[in-house]
Amino acid sequence: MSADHTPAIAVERASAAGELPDRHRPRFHFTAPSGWLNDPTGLTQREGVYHLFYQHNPYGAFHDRIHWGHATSRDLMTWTDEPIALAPSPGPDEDGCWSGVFVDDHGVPTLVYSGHREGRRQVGCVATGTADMHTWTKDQANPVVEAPPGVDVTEFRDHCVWREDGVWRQVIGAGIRDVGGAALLFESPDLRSWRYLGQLSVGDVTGRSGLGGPPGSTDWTGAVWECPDLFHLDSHGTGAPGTGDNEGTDVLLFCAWQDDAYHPLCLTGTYRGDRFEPTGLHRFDLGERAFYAPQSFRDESGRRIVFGWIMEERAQEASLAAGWSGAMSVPRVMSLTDGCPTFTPAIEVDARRRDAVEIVPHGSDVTLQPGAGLAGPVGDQLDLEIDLVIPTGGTAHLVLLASPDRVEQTVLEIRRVGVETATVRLDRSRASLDPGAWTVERRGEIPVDAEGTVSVRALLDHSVLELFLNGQPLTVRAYPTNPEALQTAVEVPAYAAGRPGALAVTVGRFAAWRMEGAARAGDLRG
Ligand code: DQQ
Repeated sequence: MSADHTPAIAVERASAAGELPDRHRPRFHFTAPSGWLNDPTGLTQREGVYHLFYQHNPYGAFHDRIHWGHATSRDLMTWTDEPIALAPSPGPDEDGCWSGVFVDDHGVPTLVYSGHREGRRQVGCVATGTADMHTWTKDQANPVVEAPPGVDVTEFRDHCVWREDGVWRQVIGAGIRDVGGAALLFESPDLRSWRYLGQLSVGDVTGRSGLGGPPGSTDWTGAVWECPDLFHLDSHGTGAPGTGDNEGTDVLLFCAWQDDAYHPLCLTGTYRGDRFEPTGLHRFDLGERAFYAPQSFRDESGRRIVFGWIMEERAQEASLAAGWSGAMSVPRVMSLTDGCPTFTPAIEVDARRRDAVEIVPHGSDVTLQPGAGLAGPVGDQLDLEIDLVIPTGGTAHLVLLASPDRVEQTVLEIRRVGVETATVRLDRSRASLDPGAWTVERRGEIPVDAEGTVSVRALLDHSVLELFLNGQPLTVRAYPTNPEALQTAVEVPAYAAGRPGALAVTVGRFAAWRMEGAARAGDLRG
């Protein structure tokens, strides 16, 4: 790489983490030191050290001239900022170094990413790193892969690269005009010369084929697939696509996108030959776009770990004024339950728990009659574990970030609609008096067992709410204006939504912890 491709490592940062007077900024979720953060990229663990690269504009809290920020951690929670890994420079990435992956090319740390130039389709680029992963050199051969001729490709970006039978393979996200999103498959002996093999998988922009719903639905497969990620998952572990035995499934994760409509989805099925044969389509997070552009990796202990970009859901002016935008999710471990993806916060998250409170200890059930409630801890930096038993037809409310007068509150309604199904509805209509804060409702379905057990894990980190409901995540943002909007509760409405009468709900456990902050090493103000 010539010297003029060397990124400006010593970027002037507007301010250090936590120094901005924005109480909506999360503390135990990673945010950029300042400026803009979006997709996680290049996730890997090497010799015990986790590497989190991320899409980053260090100059302001808006998406522009995207760099690759870089942070490292030994525990997935406490991050150390490293020099910026990639910055736009004259050439194929002169307007942005967009998302990609890390691969170990026979000992050489290598990034495969999308180069962006305004007004053009993105192209595939490669950069190699020093052993300490601090200095990255863009390959003279860039771009190394472009949209295949003969396919009417509207968009072309984002990479998943793996080794198979002695060669490299990758899928790149794309859109095919009037058809839908696609994962295009390529092969290479050296990560530099790529041969197009065809369409690994294609969506349906109309939603009429049965693959996903129509435009506007929560499982619409979109016009473009961003951030494809292909891997195997079974009860023994996880690995590269095509590995593992007949048990388990291959997973093709992607983000369905078109202009202002986007959400992450995943296909389960079989990667065989050069095709992905789907057997199921699943929502990846019931909060839709709030958790976007997820990327996964297999860590050294064999876990499939997923991070996603938690985007802002308030007016952009507020982010610009605050000087930061975007948070990384907590690490989520992905598993299979009855053939469906399920998620739980990585055990490392638990290490941040302090000051345990058992509101309802194990084994001492509390029955809440209609109209009754159980107050939880006060705070907006909390971890809650709540086990509910909801009878068929019953409804429970989880109240979060509520002001003492209840003028502001965010309410999750859990309603058991059938023996094995519950619906969840996140009501933000009163989450904030700030007119710029989003109020759009989020809805989904979660499985329940025959007893009607709903296990809730709720991570509250100021404006970030990551909820896990029987293993189904629901991520959302809330920005109450009242600094006293800190109350939590479990309540049973006097009348179940849409039904005459209401039923009692049993709280089998309600435990809570204050969460220690410090997503960044040295920032120990809790
Ligand atoms: N963000 C990146 C793209 C990707 C999109 C640009 C998803 O590579 O398609 O920052 O958020």
